[in-house]
Amino acid sequence: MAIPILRAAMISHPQSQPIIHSISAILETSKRRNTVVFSSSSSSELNPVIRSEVSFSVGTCLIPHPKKVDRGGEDAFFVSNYNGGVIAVADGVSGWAEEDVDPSLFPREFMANASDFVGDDEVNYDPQILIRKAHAATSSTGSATVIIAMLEKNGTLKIANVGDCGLRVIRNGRVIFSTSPQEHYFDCPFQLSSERVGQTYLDAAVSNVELIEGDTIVMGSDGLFDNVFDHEIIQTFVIYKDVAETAKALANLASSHAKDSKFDSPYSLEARSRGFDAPLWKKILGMKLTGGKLDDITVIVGQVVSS
Ligand SMILES: [Mn+2]
Repeated sequence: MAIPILRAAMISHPQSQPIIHSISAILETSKRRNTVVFSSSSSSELNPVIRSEVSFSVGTCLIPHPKKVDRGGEDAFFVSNYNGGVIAVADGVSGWAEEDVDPSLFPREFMANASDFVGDDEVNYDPQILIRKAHAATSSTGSATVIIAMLEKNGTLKIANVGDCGLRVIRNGRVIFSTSPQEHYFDCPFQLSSERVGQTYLDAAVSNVELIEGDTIVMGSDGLFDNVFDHEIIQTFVIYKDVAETAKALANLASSHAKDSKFDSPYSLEARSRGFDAPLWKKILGMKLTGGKLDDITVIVGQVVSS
């Protein structure tokens, strides 16, 4: 369960650094504007590389948390074919349920607003500005982690990420780009919120990646990346060629790992590295904290095709 920031004091957690560190981390993040450029071949004046226009072919799959199936879960996403393609995921922070707030309302309204502003002149194809405008337009109570990626027809993928949704770029069977989760402390991600204590578009980690035809990207909520390792994502891509089938297979894999108490998931590895572990009596018996993490699982697979 992800923890909402309801009061500024909650940022200061027994497990975390003093509050001043959280604030400096936020400032550092807001200043960070990564530009990561990958290209498969270098061009020269004698042999100019003529790049065809590209766009995304997209497949999606959402599997709600087993206990939230009736309401569809608390993840939301949208896909747009505007320009080269726009994909986005928002993950509602589940801890709002304890405040009698439906955690699905904020991410759903946020995604609907973001979808409306995709072609907005002021947004001008900048996912960070899209986050700002969608956040300002969202009136529901709650909070969410959000990732938005916009592909330009020249192959530039612009990514803005607040929290622990994620994106991987895969080229020739290798992950060549990966987002990093942002968090205040374990299980309390950076989040866009209805409350003033949450993050803003300025806290987004912004990256530009140059994509080429044949590249594949995977975007997902933490329900995917907490339960599926990168090497498993790559293996799945080898088996399935169709984007819809790949998205479904990855979501099913995440779902089966999430329910498997024996699986040593990315989430349990991370938890143990943070000092969370099985009770002492279990450790004496040689047991450790393992298992997947039950959560809503959203997967968007995009393949770069010439258009
Ligand atoms: Mn989640």
